[in-house]
Amino acid sequence: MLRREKGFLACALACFIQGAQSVAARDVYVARGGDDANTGERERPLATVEKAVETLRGAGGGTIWVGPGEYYVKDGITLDAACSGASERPLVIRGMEPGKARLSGARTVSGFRAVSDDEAKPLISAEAKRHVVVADLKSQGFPPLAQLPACYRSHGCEEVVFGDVPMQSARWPNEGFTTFTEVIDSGASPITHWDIRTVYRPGAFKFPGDRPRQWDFGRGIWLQGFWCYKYWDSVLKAATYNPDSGELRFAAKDAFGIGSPRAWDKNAKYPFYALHVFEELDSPGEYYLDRQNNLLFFWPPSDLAKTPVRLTLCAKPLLQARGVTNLVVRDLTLENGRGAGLVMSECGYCRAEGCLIRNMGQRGIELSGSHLAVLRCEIAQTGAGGIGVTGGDRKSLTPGECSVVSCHIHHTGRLDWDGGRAIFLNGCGNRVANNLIHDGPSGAIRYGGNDHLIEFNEIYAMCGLYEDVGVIYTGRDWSSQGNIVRWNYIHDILSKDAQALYLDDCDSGDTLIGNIIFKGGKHGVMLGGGRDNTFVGNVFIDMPIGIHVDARGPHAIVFNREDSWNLLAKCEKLDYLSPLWTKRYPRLAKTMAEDPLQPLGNVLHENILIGCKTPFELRDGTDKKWLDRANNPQWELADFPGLLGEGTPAKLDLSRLPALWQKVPNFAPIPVEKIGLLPAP
Ligand SMILES: [Ca+2]
Ligand SMILES: [Ca+2]
Repeated sequence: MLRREKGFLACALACFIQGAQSVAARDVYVARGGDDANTGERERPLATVEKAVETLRGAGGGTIWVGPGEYYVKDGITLDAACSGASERPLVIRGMEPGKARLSGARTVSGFRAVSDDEAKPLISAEAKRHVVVADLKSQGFPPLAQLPACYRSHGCEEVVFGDVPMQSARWPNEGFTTFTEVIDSGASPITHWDIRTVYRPGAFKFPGDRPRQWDFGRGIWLQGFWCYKYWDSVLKAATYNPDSGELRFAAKDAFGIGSPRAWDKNAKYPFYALHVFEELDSPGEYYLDRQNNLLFFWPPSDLAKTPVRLTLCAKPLLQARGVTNLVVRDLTLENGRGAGLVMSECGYCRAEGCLIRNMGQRGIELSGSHLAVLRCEIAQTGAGGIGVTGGDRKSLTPGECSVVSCHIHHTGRLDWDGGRAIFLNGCGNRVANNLIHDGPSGAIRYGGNDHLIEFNEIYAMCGLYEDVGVIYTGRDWSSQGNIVRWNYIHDILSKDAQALYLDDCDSGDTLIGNIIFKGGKHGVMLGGGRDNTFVGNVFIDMPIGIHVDARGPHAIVFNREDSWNLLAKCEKLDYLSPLWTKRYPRLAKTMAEDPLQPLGNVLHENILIGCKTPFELRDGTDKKWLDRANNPQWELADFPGLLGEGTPAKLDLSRLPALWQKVPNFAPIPVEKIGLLPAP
């Protein structure tokens, strides 16, 4: 562990030195009011970052200084290997003043007028008829609007942003969900394995009430919701609606079919809302993009004369580097695009620092390669997730040494709930630390792969829509070994069916130490049938269930056929019996010889359980003898007056935690003062 920390420190120091030296390299300036025919010197700045990148292409580094103001990025800025800097002289693209230089994928819409009587006729709300305005996009030179797919999670099409805030495509109901209970046609077979069934055709359900009688299905109506399980959302287009029977049939298949096939889900309510429904444009902030006639209908939430209305246009990443080394993107705002904000694919020794990325249609940042870092960035209001990292090589266990450090990631997953997690981490040997993560529809961090370090993150108000979801989640892999999740603080999770630390579907070989969980959903730990996991010195406060262990393996794991549940095949792909893997993960090598289906080798020591209604829950015949379980004190909240501060809702006073662990022999103190965002430099 120490060796790896030193490695990260050395990398951080090297990056810092590179940053300091960059000022001496060639500088090119970009300014609003500049001209791409200029030389790019400070007094004669260029107009676009694209031109500046071209100017420094092949120069082996330099700094592009971007002056304050908004720069419309029509097709995304693309950097290839020839744009690489050198290790002592990176290519730096940097805002002159943090937060002031904005690369935007949107253009401003103008020319709004009141809707005509004919145009307003379908609107259900009389008030809306007075407030809704319309702009003709075609006459303003906008390209034709993209067509929404029949099934999507993040559509990648145009959206409307008012000032700096994404607006809402017209929906019904405006808040929360409506529900259906009556499935007419699941479109699918019975369960074939675990939760999977074969989906033959788009399904149908009975729409409750008669609201859709007022909607024009010819324009296209979409519905967003949970159609089968509360851990899988999708947006489906309606094909037909029968106003007499109430039958609504979809135009596309959901991955799981309509309605749950599980016996215990009978009479389940399926929450959904209708989306992109012109007739339901009935509240300030709602809009409707007429994608046939290229019109924008909008109910502005405040004075149109004072706040710009923007339409997101750029479908490519706003800034994209492929095969680039030694690139620094710093102090820039990337905003208002249809796709991702910043993408670095197959890159090395690059970093994004001090950037704000917001209002994107898909992920904020996507990284693959090695020695890549996202440092002190803010990611907000993304359609899908915050940051995706794939670094290193699993088979050779080569660490990627990528890192996401001290980032503030919030309000992700506006469009794609499952894909709206703050961080997706894959590959081998990467680090996610000191991030502040809050307000999202599903989990915060989803990881897979090997030897990652996830530490010092503070996470709250996540899992707003999902059930059976992990705040920090990994799943269905014996081979994802050597990951360490420690010293994270998870609190005030929104879903009543979330698991704070979720090792799903027999995931194995990880170490979870010194995490603090306060009101972290339903289970503090969901150890779902996995092996050789270590939970030591965690603190669980005010939870329905502290630690859950089950033995789902015999019902789920398969061998000898292709299936995501063939856990042995996943190991074999990585050559898990090679000398390298056998030495690194000796317990994994023995799996097949030691009752492979059962949750063996798990360690539960010195976990403090306070105010947990059920401290331990063992299911599926989990034998107590399989667990190495000792010294896990169980107390009541009343035993520690003052642990929760004054006020409602109660807040946990972290400074009182040492009083707890001092009572537990062998408890390793948690460095609570290091949790959360790093101090400003
Ligand atoms: Ca509405
Ligand atoms: Ca694992």
